[in-house]
Amino acid sequence: MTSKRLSRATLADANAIRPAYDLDKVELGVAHIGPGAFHRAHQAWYFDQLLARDPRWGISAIAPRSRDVRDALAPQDGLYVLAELDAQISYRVIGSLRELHVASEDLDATLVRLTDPTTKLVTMTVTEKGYCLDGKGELDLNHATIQHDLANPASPQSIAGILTLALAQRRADKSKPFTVLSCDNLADNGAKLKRAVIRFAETRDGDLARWIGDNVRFPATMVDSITPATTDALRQQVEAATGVYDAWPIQRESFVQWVIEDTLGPDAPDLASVGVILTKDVAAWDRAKLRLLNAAHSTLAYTGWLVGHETVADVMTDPKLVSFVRGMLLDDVAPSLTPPAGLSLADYVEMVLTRFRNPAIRHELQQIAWDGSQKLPVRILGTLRDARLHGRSIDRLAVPLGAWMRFVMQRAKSGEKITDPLAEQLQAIGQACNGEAEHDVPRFLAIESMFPRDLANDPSVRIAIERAYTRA
Ligand code: CS2
Repeated sequence: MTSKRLSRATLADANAIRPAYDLDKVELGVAHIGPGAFHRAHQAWYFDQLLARDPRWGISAIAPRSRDVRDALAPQDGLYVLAELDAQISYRVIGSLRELHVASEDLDATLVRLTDPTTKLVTMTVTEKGYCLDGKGELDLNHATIQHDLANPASPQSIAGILTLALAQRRADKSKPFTVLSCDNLADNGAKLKRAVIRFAETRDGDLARWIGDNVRFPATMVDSITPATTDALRQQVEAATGVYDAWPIQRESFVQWVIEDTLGPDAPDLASVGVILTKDVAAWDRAKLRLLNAAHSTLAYTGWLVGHETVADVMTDPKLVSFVRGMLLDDVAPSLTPPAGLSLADYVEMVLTRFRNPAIRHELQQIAWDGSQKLPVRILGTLRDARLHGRSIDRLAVPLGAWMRFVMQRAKSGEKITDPLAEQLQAIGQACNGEAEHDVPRFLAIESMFPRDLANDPSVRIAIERAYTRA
């Protein structure tokens, strides 16, 4: 590092767009659980815009376990650079993160924040696996983290456990509950989280569970912005452009979208004023995004990786793969969707493919390929079930599944790490594979937490995946 490090003391030296508000006047109205790259690229950017109009909506960032974000950003007074990389490149210092906690290290401070009546909104990005749900989308009471929390409800580690503890305290204090916003790529994320929290609360106290059911809002959301992981190359690029060193800058494309169910309640921030879409119909948006954009991402990640591509932009130079994915989206996925009012699905597909071509960012296929056991059910299996129900072809929809199985098999055989909450099970299955579809595919389909039984036991589904696996 040759430049001065970004902090409040050096902020004026940063050659970047700087917060358009007085950092000293910011109040903490939001607690965010999981301040990873996506949060800092997305919700923190929206609140940064909002703070220029209303100082009540600063963010207290709570990492469930990892110290990395706190350790990188505390010396920088919570400031970091967001690089928007597209045809035009811009650098912006985000000032909305005003407090940083690590829940596993300091649960008391975390709870003080969550139970403070000024905390009106609790948002979260903890990825699909952070919800500890079973294959049916309900809280998995046998999950190791949930088991821990059931035995130790006063020192929880799970989202359901932490929210239940904080809400119990707010109820005891007779203060209004906060609103909870799940910002992860799950269909019906708000309703799923609400059921999970109520289920957890029921194990402690039926009255508390009913009070949560009656009083706490969990609006559904759809979040979108392509955010590749931070690399050293980005650190250098940001330092060269801004003249200050940032230990953890964030990069994303310039496209950003946040759709929230219009049930935020009277004490909510005016997010519409900064471009958030508030609607009664989030489901139409989240289905379209998960089944088109995220499904295309996963499909390209596995098929592209198998033929040796490294990034999404690389795969987009492969006409065969692009034409495959376009056909799958338009002919096999779009018929399962009801488009949100005013949106043409064909235009949406083209826009997604254009975004994937963005040459200014290197979005590694591996980053998308991780956690396949959590992502594929949300991205592909719902469409597959609809297609079976309506007698449409599932041949192309089986391709990402067959390619994922082959990806797992190859990683397991070569001894490379598999990053997935089911890594151990996948490693074992992958090693037992012999490359023959009829031998290997049923072993994957036997994973009950991933494949609902009706699909796994459907011979047409198995045969379509076997065919895809053979060709992958
Ligand atoms: C990607 C998403 O890593 C992945 O699995 O598909 O992170 C994707 O980039 C975002 O959902 C875009 O909003």
